[in-house]
Amino acid sequence: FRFTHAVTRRPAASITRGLRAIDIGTPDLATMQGHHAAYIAALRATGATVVELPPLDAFPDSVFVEDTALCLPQGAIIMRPGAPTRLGEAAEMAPHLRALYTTVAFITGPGTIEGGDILVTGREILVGRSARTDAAGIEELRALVTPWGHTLREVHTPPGVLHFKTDCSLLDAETILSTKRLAASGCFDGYRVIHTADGEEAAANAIRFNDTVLMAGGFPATRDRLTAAGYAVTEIGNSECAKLDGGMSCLSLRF
Ligand code: CIR
Repeated sequence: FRFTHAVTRRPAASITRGLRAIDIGTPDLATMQGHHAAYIAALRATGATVVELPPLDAFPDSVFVEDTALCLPQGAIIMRPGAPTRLGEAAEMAPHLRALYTTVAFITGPGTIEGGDILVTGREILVGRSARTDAAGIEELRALVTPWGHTLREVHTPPGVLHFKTDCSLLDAETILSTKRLAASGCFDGYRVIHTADGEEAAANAIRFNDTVLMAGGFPATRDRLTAAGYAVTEIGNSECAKLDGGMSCLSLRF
């Protein structure tokens, strides 16, 4: 959770056509742009260098850059998104990571894997199998990261949940913020777990970036739990990304 860089992409006007599991309304571009600017300002306040890539109108979901790559100390790995409309976003990200990394590897398929299903903790890489991330994609990632000294453990994203990290985040090397439904699967046994408050499951997608936890606004009970546990919390508006099943982690690549 100690990072020097974040890569982001500004939302495009086509965001109104972004993927969503349930239609609870069309995101408002101006409001999302305001939230996105606040997110970038919060990352910069942690001391990070923040790369802001321009909007990509051809890819409505391209603001959610996390799904396109996995950034590790040893190198970056370009993902292979399972959503057909998002496949091309990964190739768009590759040159930008080549400019920042000496080693850039690729998931070439036929499997699929999205960054939202990957949680890197202090001791291992957890990958949730989901509607977007399949066994072949996970095995291809395992073959790339094992020689780099990482241990990969396959877990399960709960049914009906978009990504593994929709329901959890890393708070520090040993501590996970998780919904009760995900933690009940036992995937975090051996870690310290802080549960989101009942009815605030959407607060689980947060990020620890240096000394700050960025979380979506509107979840006061969970925020108070994090504050009581000693974390410095910054709340960011997420109403528009939430309409597209997106949250704090989706909006950046961190390394
Ligand atoms: C999608 O369905 O792919 C986007 N609307 C949301 C992606 C959210 N990304 C993430 O959780 N890492």
